[in-house]
Amino acid sequence: MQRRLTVVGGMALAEDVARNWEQIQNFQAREGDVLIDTYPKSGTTWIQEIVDLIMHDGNEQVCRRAPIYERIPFIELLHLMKPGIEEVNMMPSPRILKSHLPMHLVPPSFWKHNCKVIYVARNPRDTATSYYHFDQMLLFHPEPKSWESFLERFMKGVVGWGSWYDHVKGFWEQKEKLNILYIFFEDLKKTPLQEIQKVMRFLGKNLSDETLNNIVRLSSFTHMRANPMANYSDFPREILDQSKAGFMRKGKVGDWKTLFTIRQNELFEEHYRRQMGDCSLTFHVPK
Ligand code: PPS
Repeated sequence: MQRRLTVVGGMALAEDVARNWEQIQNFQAREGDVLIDTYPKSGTTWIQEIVDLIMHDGNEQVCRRAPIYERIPFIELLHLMKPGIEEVNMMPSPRILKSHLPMHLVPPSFWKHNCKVIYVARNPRDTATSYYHFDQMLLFHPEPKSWESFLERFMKGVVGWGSWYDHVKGFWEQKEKLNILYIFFEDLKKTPLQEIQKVMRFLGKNLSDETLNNIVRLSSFTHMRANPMANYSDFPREILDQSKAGFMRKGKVGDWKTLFTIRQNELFEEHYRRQMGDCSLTFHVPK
């Protein structure tokens, strides 16, 4: 792996991912496909597990048929790991797919077929914190070095998949016009049943309260962390080095307080206001 970023379509992207750019952009979505799109470290794996459980009526055994990244393939990584493009092309409909691409770079076939898109946003402080820890393990991203320098790069959008600000705003601004369900990590944490119900309705499913409560339990941090089919423990080691820490880290709201200094927090706040001032999007994060 290269541990270097390049720029594609105005967005920073790992060189190892960008070299397959043409195939990524030409990805052929089908009618009925569902796309889970997020900025990295925003609760992607969590919503993937929830969607798979909903689609399979809360059946725990069926949802343990394969690791989460095989059940729900990541369209930017199809050239780097299994399942590859051939396997994904052969998957029966409706396929559930994962991407971190920003609104303007989502492969056009998803919009052509009016595919449903589930977008999860997480408050930027916790996203940056989680990303800092993750980039120490992700072998196609530059090493974060110090927290201070990583935070600076995060604020400038010089991290994999580009600017958090542009990402969350891009989907927010299109959510009424397109088939997008926009939800928040913090809401999933606070009222999981309510958020899972929203996802269920969006997917056109109707599950009993008992099944929904079971999905809340099966998709909880504790349960997912202990589930080898949801916790990334078997993810290819040449891409993700989990020898020092695991993928399922803390799963909390507010962990940013362990890294941000008071000064960094003030600078971040000021920068955030400038970047997000033109947008009605707000995050409900307990102080
Ligand atoms: S990735 O690599 O971009 O797909 O990562 P992603 O899955 O988006 O984000 C990983 C963070 O989500 C946390 N996580 C959870 N939190 C609460 N509940 C559940 N069930 C859950 N599953 C994953 C995971 O721990 C990462 O957050 P941090 O803050 O690093 O712990």
